[in-house]
Amino acid sequence: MSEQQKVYPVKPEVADAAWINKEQYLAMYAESVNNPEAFWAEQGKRLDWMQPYTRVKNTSFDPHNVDIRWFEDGTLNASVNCLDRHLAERGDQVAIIWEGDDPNEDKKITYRELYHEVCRFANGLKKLGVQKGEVVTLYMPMVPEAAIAMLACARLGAVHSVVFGGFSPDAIASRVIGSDSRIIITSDEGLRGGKCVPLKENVDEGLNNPAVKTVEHVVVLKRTGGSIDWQEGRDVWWHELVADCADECPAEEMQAEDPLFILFTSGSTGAPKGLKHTTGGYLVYASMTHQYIFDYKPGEVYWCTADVGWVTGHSYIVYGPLANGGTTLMFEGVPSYPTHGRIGEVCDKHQVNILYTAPTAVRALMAQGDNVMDSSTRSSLRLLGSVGEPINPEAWEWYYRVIGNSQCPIVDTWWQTETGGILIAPLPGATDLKPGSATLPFFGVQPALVDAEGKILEGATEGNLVILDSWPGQGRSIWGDHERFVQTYFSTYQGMYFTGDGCRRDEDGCYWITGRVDDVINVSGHRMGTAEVESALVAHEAVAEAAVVGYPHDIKGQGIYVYVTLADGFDASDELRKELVKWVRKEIGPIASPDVIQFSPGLPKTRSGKIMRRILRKIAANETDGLGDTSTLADPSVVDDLIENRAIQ
Ligand code: 6R9
Repeated sequence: MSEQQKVYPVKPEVADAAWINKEQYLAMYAESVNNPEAFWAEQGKRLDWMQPYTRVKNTSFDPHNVDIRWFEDGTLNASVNCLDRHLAERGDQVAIIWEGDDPNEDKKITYRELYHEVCRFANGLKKLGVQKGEVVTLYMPMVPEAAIAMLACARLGAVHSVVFGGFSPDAIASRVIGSDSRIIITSDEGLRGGKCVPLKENVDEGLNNPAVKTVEHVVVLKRTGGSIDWQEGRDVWWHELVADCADECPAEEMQAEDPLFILFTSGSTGAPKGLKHTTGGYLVYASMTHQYIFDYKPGEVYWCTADVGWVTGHSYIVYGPLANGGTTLMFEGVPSYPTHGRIGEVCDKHQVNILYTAPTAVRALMAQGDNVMDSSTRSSLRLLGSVGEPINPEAWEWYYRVIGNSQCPIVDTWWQTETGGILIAPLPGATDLKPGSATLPFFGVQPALVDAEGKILEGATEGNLVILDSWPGQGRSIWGDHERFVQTYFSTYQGMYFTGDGCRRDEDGCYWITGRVDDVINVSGHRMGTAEVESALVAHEAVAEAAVVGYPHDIKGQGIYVYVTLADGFDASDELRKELVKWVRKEIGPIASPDVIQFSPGLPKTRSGKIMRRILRKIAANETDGLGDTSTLADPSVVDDLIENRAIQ
């Protein structure tokens, strides 16, 4: 039997204990798409509303009028739903378990403590004049204060914009400019894998950019105590800001459609876009998916290894688990430090029941051999999750067998920054598992596969993945540019949300994501626009032209393959190669480091001057036999040179 046909049926004991079994899934799914109003009216009750909603769904994917509203006349506050409402029943229960980079450092914070810390910091932000509706930028390490700052913003109705701590000063600057932030919250340094990350220094450098005009204050958390520059009047220590603040703070009453956060993400063209997520629908969806897909039960310890700088950290470290009154583990470090056994050791130490990580982490461990997990038993684990990129069946099997001791179902969860929460995934008590497939849609989600013309394809087939109707967690717009939102997601196929992913559906109706069909690449689960990397490269004086493609990489899923044509007067050399790698790291961040740079006298172009990426992708993947039609190229001989001088032989 080939790997792709292997099925792991739901075990009866798992189905019995789960929130949702097969019959319930089928019945609820049917209700959710046949009668979304009634279905979501009921599901919305999982939150505490200040003013209950009477209108549930008011959404249009019509490209002339894309308008998405859920629970629109209801009011609520996200931080109240994540904190206040749990105090009576579970004030003394641990909300956040924090595991430091150093295995000897950890901390547990109860719901009551978290509530007071959030209130205190919200009062601190108030002293800086933070108001409902303004955007506050966070550039934080993985410490509880990252969640505290997010929830404090939510409490005041301020919109947080978290910038991943691995991004460069330039990336901070462009995101601050894109959101007109007045306040930045950061830390002196971060700590990852035993190394200090100069967060405050990066912020300082980003703010030196003269185009950044709005920033009034930088709030600095003392994490390492390392030495940093200080700008009197602008910079404020977190601990000094909150020293005299009360630990109670009234929560703003927000409309369901008021923004909760923006999060910048890469697309196929232009600068990263700030996806706007709103309050009510997002929180209903994050909470519901967290409960059902991870089959989360009260008292369980749940660990998502993502960074809060990504959407996974927003929905499945902070908002979903806390809205559900869960115990969420936050890990400051990396899976390989101090040793490759760390993930398992953390599971044992904190008795983790549910582990949610990325295929790239699984593959990196797999490369170390089965013994890599010998330092732990992981006997507390009950369920595993995967996110960020397709998980190849080999990695799935290894995850199942070695990390999960062949005991834990794996939920392969497909979703995007734009979707706010998981759209396609198995439910552990309801869905038979197929290694490599995200399987079936969640409640309310109507996936379809279309051909290039947008014709909906039926049955077992392959095509471009679209979603036919709205779900509550959906991103509502691009911050400050609704037209771009419409263009990017709703114009390729009229009346449908286009995901940018290719996908296969098998005879059981299970979905197999095949990867991006646009110029977005996915490196270790991090999403990147090839255009972003190209524009960083051409900003270097030696580069006349650059083309970037992904190529298959054993651990990262995709690696970054760069073709560079040099400007006059510059010669190809290993020195220059290193210099360009360093340059891209500085311009975007380490996650964008090119793996391979090939210098070439020219790039394959059509007569109209368009770079033929299809050909570049094939050469990078060493699939040079099937280059297809090259006759439309302006200069077909370019291709021979590229193949001859391929950088990986
Ligand atoms: C949550 C997140 C989104 C892109 C998405 C797809 C890829 C995510 C996946 C997956 C296959 C999965 N992706 N999960 N592909 N199977 N389970 O990762 O958001 O950073 O916006 O990336 O990631 O290509 O379009 P984001």
